[in-house]
Amino acid sequence: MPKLNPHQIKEDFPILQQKINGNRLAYLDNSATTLKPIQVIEAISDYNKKSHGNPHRGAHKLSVLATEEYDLARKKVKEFINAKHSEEIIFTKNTTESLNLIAYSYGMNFINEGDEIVLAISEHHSNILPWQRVAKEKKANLKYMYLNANSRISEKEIKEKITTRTKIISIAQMSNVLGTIHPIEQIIEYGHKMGAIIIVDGAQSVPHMPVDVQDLDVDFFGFSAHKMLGPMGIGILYGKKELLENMPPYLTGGDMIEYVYEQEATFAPIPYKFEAGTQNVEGAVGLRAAIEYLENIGLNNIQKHEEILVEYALDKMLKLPYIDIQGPIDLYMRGGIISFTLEDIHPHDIASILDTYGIAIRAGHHCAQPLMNYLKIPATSRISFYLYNNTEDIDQFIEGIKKVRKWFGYGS
Ligand code: 7TS
Repeated sequence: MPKLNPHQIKEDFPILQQKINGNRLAYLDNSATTLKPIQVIEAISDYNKKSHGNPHRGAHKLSVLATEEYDLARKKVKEFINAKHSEEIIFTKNTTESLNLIAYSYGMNFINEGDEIVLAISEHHSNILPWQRVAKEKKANLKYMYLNANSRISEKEIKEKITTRTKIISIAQMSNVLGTIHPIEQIIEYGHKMGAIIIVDGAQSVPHMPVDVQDLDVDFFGFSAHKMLGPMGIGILYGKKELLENMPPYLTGGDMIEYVYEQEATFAPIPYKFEAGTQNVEGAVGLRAAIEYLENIGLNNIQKHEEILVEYALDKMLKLPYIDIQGPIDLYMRGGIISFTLEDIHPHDIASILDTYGIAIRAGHHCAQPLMNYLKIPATSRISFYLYNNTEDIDQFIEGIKKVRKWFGYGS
């Protein structure tokens, strides 16, 4: 049994201490965003009380302190995902910006007519739209790997879709709708053999499982602080040094230059070349505190804890004949995200009614409309777990579902 004790952990999260609509809060919308422990809130507050300045801009004490904080955060992220060099860590706004940066800087410059870009059909829109633009502009072909009946990408599909014309493969490690963990190790290995570069969207994986970018040998990897106990407005792009060094800047302006002439400019080395303008230092401070919090508990323990919650929840949900699970119903290679539909009740109605009982879930297309079309459903309801969730939250949710049915006049 993991040593993680969610009852104790809940006490670190002030937001969980309040009642929502008069009820105990069962927060089950962690794929959208996670809550912040007091340690993160205080780290941000302390920074603002003691060390706030514009990094790299001046020689005064506060600017120096802010620079130090920003550098420490970068070093923390480097260690967290085991990057080889600190300068391979670029701070962005979020996963969306990380993916756009690669598409515009790498895609627009290294993709040619007739090349192939391969995605999974389960991608979030932020990993589809930038590639649609690159494909249109460059006359490249955008292809999708489809899922089998158990929401998985088969080896056959990987080998059929990835060819020697494939120049980019971009795929989420964990689907934000289905909870499927895609076989990225296999995709990276095969993709490299075919000569492609591989981008992994780690928005839903990094917060929940250990990730080692060197071990994976992934070329680019993006994620968001706000899905791992950190603040909104700061994201991460990891890229292999030799790739980043050969890419042109994405945004241009202050702090990313070496020298500016009237008609030309030369650029700063990485990571600064990709960090134009004043950066989100308090976000970086919060991210560092969030990583320290996660490391204290251990990503392995968090992953095991969520596996136990998924097993518990799936067992209860599968016993209710009116629930349809959208996603893998076994425990192999899946994370703490469960999408479902309820016979004859719209997902938005489910979410709104559950909210009146203090249960926070998400409903909709989850920014994955191509997946919804593929599954031939307009929307799902979704629960998603994190380290502070416990079986009590799941019991509250299951009781809530029974109440939703009653609202619509169905028996239990
Ligand atoms: N990629 C995946 C796999 C995601 O789940 C999300 C956000 C993003 C990218 C974009 O992250 P952002 O921080 O740039 O917004 N997913 C969700 C979700 O499932 N519900 O709300 C946001």
